[in-house]
Amino acid sequence: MKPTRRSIITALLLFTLAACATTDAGITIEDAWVRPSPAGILEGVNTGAFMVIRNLGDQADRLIGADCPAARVVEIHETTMVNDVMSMRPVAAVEVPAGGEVQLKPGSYHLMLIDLQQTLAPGDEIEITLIFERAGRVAFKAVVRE
Ligand SMILES: [Cu+2]
Repeated sequence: MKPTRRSIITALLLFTLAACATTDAGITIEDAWVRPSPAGILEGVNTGAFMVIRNLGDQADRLIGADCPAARVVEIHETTMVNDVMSMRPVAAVEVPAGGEVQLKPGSYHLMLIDLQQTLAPGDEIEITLIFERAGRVAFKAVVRE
C-alpha cells in the first residue's frame, strides 16, 4: 500500500515525540538509552539508563525520582571512586541548572533500573518517566543499545 501523506505526517510526529520530550517548564530529554539485559537471564537483573536532561527554562529544577514499567524500582545513582574502587550510591536529587544540562552517562549519574520485569534486547524501546520538583512528570522513550 502506498503511504498516504497523512500517514507519513503521523509517523514523523510519533518519531519526534519518541525522540524528545519537552515540558512547559522547559525540561527536555534527549539521547535516552538503556543497556540491554544479559541474554537469557531475567530475575533480579539490574541495568543502567542514560540521557541528557536540558533545562531551557530560567529557573533551576531538580530531578527527584523516576519510574519505568520495565523495572520494579528505579533509583537515581551516582558513580564514585572511593580509594580507587568504583562504586555507586543512590542520590536523592540531581540539580538541573537554569539554561543548563545534566548528562546521565556511564561513570557518572545514571538511573538504575532494579529488578527488571522483562528482557531488554538491543533495538527495544521502553518508557521511562522522570519526576522533577518543578516540571513534574516527564515521560519519554529510551532505546536499548550497547
Ligand atoms: Cu547504579
